[in-house]
Amino acid sequence: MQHTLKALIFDVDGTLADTERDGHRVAFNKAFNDAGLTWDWDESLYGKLLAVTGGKERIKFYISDFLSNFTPPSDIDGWVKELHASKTQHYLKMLSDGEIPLRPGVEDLINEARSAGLTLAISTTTTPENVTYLLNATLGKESLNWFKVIAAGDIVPAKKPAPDIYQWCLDQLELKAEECIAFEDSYNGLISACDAGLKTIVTSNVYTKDDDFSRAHIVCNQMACKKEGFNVISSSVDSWKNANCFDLDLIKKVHRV
Ligand code: XBP
Ligand code: MG
Repeated sequence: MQHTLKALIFDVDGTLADTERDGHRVAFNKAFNDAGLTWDWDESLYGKLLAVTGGKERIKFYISDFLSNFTPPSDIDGWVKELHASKTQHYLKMLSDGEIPLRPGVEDLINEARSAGLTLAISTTTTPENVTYLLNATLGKESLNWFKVIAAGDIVPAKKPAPDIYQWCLDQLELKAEECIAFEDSYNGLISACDAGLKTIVTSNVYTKDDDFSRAHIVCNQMACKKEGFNVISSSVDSWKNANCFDLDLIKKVHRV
């Protein structure tokens, strides 16, 4: 049975905006410095730490797998939560200062989808405030109303690659997975969306370009048109490789496959 495409569900970090290297990573380091820690997550180390989604979980991953002689405080959860809250404040300031733009083609696709009457939603591991601040800084305050559901952060216990956040989003949308399509940038995000039953389109980035995207129907370098440098990196249907634009026409073809 062919379902009508009713909603587009977007991941945030790495998909809507390239937030990790020059955003989250910098905010983490500022928080570590404020806390008197000598920790410095450089670009290469951060790429390894991105294997774990969730900022609090990533800090714990760093402590357990990358530090040998660090004795965490007895209330490790409380301490990490406080450190992460400090990082979030730094990140929110970067967003408010307009330091993090949307990736190419994202705004055009969102406007095209709105004009076509499609429902928009977000499904992300990041902190909810990080989403609203990003939307406000890039698309304006009004844009917060464009997304029917913003599924973010600790709203679900298990973070990506667990499917929970996408399942929660579908439940809130009251839509079937077959009526939607997901947009992701990473292996963890792709697995999360696919395990929630969603067809998924990937736009890779510097940190995720070597990820295993075999479960994606199509992998592109960005959401744009050929004249702006868009290209299809891989796809399950050969003819898509000649697509001129990352637009609703291409998305509907992927949804129908
Ligand atoms: C990416 C993540 C997030 C961010 C950091 O989320 O894993 O944890 O790296 O944000 P997604 P927080 O790709 O699902 O948007 O520190 O707020 O977790
Ligand atoms: Mg992502």
